[in-house]
Amino acid sequence: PTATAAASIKLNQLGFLPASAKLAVVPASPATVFSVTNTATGAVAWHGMLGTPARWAPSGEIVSLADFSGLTAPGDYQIKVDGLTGSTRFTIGTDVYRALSEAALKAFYFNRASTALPAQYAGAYARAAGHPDTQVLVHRSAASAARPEGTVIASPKGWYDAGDYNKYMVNSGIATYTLLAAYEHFPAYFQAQHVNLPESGNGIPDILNEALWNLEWMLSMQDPDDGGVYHKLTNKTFDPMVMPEQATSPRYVVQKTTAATLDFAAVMASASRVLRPYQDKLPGLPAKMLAAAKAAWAWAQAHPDQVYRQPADIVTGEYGDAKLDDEFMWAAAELYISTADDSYYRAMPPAAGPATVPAWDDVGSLAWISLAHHRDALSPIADRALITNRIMTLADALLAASKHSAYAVAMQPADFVWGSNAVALNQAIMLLQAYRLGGQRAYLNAAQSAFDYVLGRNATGYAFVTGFGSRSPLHPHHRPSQADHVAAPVPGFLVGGPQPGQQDQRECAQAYPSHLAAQSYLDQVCSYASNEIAINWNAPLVYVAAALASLPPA
Ligand code: G3I
Ligand code: 9MR
Repeated sequence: PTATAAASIKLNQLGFLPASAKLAVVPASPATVFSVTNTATGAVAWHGMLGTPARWAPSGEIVSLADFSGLTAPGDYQIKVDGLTGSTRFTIGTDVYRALSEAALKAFYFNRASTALPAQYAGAYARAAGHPDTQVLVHRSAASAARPEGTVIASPKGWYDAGDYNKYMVNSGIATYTLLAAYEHFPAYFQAQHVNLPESGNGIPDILNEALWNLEWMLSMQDPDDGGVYHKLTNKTFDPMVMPEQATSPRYVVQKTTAATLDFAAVMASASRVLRPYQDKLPGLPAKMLAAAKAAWAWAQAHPDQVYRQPADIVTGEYGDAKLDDEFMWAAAELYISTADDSYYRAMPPAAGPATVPAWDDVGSLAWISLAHHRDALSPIADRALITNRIMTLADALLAASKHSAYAVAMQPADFVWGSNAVALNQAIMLLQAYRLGGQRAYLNAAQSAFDYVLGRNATGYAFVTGFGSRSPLHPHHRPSQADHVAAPVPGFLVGGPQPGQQDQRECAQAYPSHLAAQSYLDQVCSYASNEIAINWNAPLVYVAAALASLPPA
């Protein structure tokens, strides 16, 4: 597959909006020009010079860029370069990302715990209910006077984190926030989006209906006696590759941690604000969420360094994070925005340093994103120039990296970590914030490039979302996709993507095609290190697809 990918013209396999930037990556060849053919008429619709060949560090490839941004007429097209196979066919049109956007949100529904998915909503992916989570045991690590070890609590609903069936608070934090932010920033887009959920038509936009499924679970993870929040709800070991209803091992809530509690506080403060316009349909809920956020914040003040330590009898995902100033920053910022209480602003760590690309263990920029969105309404204490500066400084660095990149993306070798595809999309989110702050068109173009990257303009030639593009993952590390009787994987999931760690090589009979960072990807179910799906990877896909469809090009 690598040989084919390396020799092929690569581009966003879904195509482009009429006014967007349009780039393809062309492998090194003697050719100096390219053309774009209308596949309906056979006519050449565009032709241009290839860019100067350059080496892309993450893959070592020598490639040229083909820029056909000036081609805006809707239609179906193919790129041609003498001596190379023509590109995959693609579309220019106003609707090219609509189905992807819907599927990326619907994927969260497919990962719901504690409910059956009837065919009416899930089609071929209908399944029985699994993990009621109405009888969850308090693990020794989480025992308290009020809830000693073995106490039974109910903690139903929520999303399975990923390809496994556990529910992890830290990762739920960034994933749920990203969906809430998508709605908060682009409400009109989501008010018009219907993805056929059981709740659809209840007067609440589907993205919020879906977020509520997880928010209700998160609320149940707070210890009502002290405000602390459990780090995870999990089996002791990972389930085999079975359907949810066949996975019946005992479930535990494990250790209250500062990271989980602060992420919970941030999300609940944000949700209380975003859901307030719908409070007549959700009686008392926004107020309950804000109170829960404040109680969590108070617990974290009293327990500022409860880092997760995996108990000896638990081997599931850790989401351990010892650096907590970013979690304090994010929770303080969301509480400040939602309460207008200056004491939360003052509590933001003063050294709240430079903005960074968000990740489950690096949430400081989620604060900058929310502060920037609300900057006109903040109380006088807020330093608006600082907020703008933090975002623009990061976006400028990402933009410079994109401009110097043979693939025209910001991704550097060090960005190829577990879940690298979400790094690209979170880079896009930060570029989009700069554009939303009034930045130049170049920020929007660079965000489009990151989106193009995950949809095919990358060194593997895969469009990394199940069910989309001409070549997409068929064997994600996702238990329902593997254990159901449908050949195609559950659609709408972004896989983790290439990274050179290959931590799963002992489980994989087949070797990875390459050790190069950007090509170290294996479309096999064994490959949890490159081909798993996860809620925190899908959420930025939802955000970026909506943003590109909503933001007018300057
Ligand atoms: O923190 C170190 C950093 O100091 C170092 O410079 C860097 C160099 O590689 O590594 C950093 O640690 C990495 C850590 O993520 C934090 O980014 C580890 O190498 C890396 O292996 C680890 O990967 C995580 C993986 O779980 C294994 O723990 C992924 O981020 C995380 O997305 C993934 O999450 C899993 C859950 O545990 C279980 N459910 C599925 C989910 C997705 O695969
Ligand atoms: O399925 C698990 C996946 O969700 C995790 O991301 C991954 C890393 O923690 O672990 C997977 O489980 C594997 C385990 O770590 C080792 N034995 C094989 C399991 C895959 O079926």
